[in-house]
Amino acid sequence: MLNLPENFQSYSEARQQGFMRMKELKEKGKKVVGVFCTYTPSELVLAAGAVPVGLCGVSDEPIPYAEKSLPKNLCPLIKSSYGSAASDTCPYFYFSDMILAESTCDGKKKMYEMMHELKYTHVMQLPPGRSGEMALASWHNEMLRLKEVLEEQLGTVITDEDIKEAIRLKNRERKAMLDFFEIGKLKPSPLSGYEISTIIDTNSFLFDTEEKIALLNERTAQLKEDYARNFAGRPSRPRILITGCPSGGVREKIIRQIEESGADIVGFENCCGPRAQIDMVDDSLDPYWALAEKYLRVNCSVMSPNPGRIEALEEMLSDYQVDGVIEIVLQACHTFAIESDRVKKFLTTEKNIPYLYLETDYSQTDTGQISTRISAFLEILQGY
Ligand code: BJ8
Repeated sequence: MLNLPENFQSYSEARQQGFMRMKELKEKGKKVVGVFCTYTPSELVLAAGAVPVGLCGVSDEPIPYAEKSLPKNLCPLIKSSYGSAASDTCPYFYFSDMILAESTCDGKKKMYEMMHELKYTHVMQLPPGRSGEMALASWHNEMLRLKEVLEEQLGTVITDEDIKEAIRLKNRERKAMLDFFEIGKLKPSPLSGYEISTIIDTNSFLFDTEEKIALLNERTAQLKEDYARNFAGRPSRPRILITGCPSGGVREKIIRQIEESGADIVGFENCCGPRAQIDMVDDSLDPYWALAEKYLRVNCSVMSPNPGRIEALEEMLSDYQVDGVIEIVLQACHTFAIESDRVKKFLTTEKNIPYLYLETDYSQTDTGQISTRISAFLEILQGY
């Protein structure tokens, strides 16, 4: 049984409630910007007086609709995102005044061209790597361009002080998220990976950042108490770190399955974990440079090269006392699939940590096969 709080809301419940809140905000005249990615500088959206909302992309239901225009052999996250928007089944897309996206992987950036035909989609041109001054300079330029686009599209004016205020607010939210993730470092962990993944994804359906911070702090305090009362000193189950692609779309099929098979997911080295929160934005610098520096440091496999991901993995292995790593790669995600070779060598050769690679999509067709592979992996861990 997963250790979940009494008032735990599933992803679909939180999505439904968020929809009602969003409807109210729109009725009050609030502007909404739909977003997709960890590279999104949401501080600029907040500074524009708008609400950033994470758009739907974790369900397999809209995929057949998307496949009418997109290739079948494409990442399910991309098909789900486009299918939800095009079939009008993502209420957040419907309510968005504009979409803000980034040129990350090839599939996403080409899909955004099609999305733009449905609704105004601004794509920030992300540099393909971080090295050299040009990368930072061009990303800084994209921040300035975004300011102009937001002002024009939303009919507003963004001042440096607005951005600094948003930076301070987001830094407080990051700190609350990091404190929540830190609970996974306790041994045994009182916090399930299923809860971590759900809370991080459903957070984007809370549009008041102060409310988000308060809820996260409250849950972190409860978990600390729960640990002291019920967990401290008890034996630990095998401790798993998840890495790879975003895992929200395989939460039931893989995340739940791992924990129901007898292991604890203690952390995520993917966009459901501390990757985006780990460093704060420096509010003493020029805000556009500060945002450019921060968001260029996101360790996604679309960056070439991407050594920061191995460094983050190394740090998490020891901080979270990890026994095994499971890499989840979504079908046709070439950047994570190729990078997995490096990840595997680093873990198994340099660190002597058992590693399992799972390539999957959002369908249920491989559920049995995945469950068999997870069970076999956990058996190996138990004998390690
Ligand atoms: S920062 S991980 S959220 S791009 S869509 S790259 S899975 S083929 S989602 Fe991502 Fe931003 Fe990176 Fe995070 Fe692969 Fe699919 Fe592309 Fe994907």
